[in-house]
Amino acid sequence: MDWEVFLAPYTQVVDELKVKLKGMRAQFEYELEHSPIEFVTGRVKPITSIIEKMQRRNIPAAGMEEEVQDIAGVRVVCQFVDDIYVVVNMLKHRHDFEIIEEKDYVSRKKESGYRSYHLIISYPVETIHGEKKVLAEIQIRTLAMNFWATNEHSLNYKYSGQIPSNVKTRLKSASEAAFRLDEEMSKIKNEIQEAKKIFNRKDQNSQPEN
Ligand code: 0O2
Ligand code: 0O2
Repeated sequence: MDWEVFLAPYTQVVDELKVKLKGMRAQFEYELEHSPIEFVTGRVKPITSIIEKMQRRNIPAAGMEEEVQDIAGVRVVCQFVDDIYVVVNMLKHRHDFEIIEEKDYVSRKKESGYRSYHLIISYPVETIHGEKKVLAEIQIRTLAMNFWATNEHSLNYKYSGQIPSNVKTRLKSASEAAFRLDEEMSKIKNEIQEAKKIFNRKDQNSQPEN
């Protein structure tokens, strides 16, 4: 199998989605001063991770495109929990891809304590052989949820997926603490947004003129 050829459309999708989502952020900033999008990242799943996932889930080679739905993955990180729903709603109204599946782990966290909103989309990408529909995963989460998930992901690596139960318990309580932080920040949202606007204006004024 020629992985480079197989993954090329996925790389294209990740790049296109990043441009589009970053474009939304810029537009929000020009028009409204507050963007529900803090930052956007994306990656093509490493080949070793694709193979490992297929072995773990008994996915045959022919089922890879349909069943490994996160080969192309983009992540939208927001400041506030409400922003997640603003972004999801906007993505639902777009006409450039189709939403295939939706998982709300924000209101219903996973057993591990993981919170995030996932959309699986079918994205039409132009290739030199014509249009190809490619699946991609969009994860939408707050900064606090992202902080928790990044740490839990590292621990999963450290313990090869077998996190000891005392560490798991700590992670669950850290997840609750992160969610309480999100709730507290939401309560003082207006104050934070005002402060951010003042800060941005100050920043613009201090830009050297060309
Ligand atoms: P950290 O600590 O999260 O920064 P793996 O499970 O690691 O064998 P896989 O499935 O590709 O391989 O991992 P994962 O979690 O899907 O993503 C690999 C790395 O890409 C992780 O970083 C992710 O955090 C990062 N990443 C960046 N953007 C995205 C995105 O949009 N979607 C997904 N799923 N991952 C993203 P680190 O440094 O390995 O871990
Ligand atoms: P993996 O296991 O290699 O996909 P399903 O139960 O099959 O419907 P699936 O495919 O496991 O759902 O997708 P899910 O649960 O929505 O998770 C997809 C991705 O979300 C994972 O990709 C992670 O990036 C992230 N994720 C899900 N649960 C957790 C969690 O408990 N902790 C962290 N840190 N991330 C999570 P992976 O890593 O490739 O997983």
